[in-house]
Amino acid sequence: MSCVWASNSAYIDLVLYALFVSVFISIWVFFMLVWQVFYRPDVSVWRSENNFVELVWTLVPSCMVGISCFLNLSCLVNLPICWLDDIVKVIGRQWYWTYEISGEEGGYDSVMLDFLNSVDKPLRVFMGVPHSLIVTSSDVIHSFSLPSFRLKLDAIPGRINHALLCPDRMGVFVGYCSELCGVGHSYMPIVVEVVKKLI
Ligand SMILES: [Cu+2]
Repeated sequence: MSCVWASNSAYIDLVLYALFVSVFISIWVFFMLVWQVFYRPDVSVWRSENNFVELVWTLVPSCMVGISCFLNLSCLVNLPICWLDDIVKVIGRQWYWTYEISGEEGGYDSVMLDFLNSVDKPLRVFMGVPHSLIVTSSDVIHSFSLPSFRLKLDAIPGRINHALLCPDRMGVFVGYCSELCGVGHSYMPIVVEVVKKLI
């Protein structure tokens, strides 16, 4: 098992862009306020204003957004991903799933059949064995959802989401794409077979 730190250049670009926009807007508003207060006092004087209320409704939401930003970034930056030996890569496509399993040659597509909640090739995992589940997409945003294992991961193009799957019971479990991804959204079931590993 080896641990690597999560990084994603697309996400970092997005964060830098949001940071640039936020800093630019803050500086612009600040300078406009200073200009109005010191050079155009007639514009900013209103007899009915309440400075305390304005301060509160500015500071409280700003603190809330700041806390949310801090938590989000610390979660993304500090969360180590522990890769296990059993890695299952799930790729969402319009409108089927592709599974690639470590140790097996290539991947395979899992396409819906006529029978309800059935696919031609389900994903097969082993009971009691922890699997690293990595989820991504090749076209639009999908969502890999398996309610029986309390699992729901967004499949986003250009980004990899990670979760740990350790099935504790055998059987066939069904889920569906949980993100509206196009006309075939309801025709891409997820069927997972949990079987016992033969030693
Ligand atoms: Cu989908």
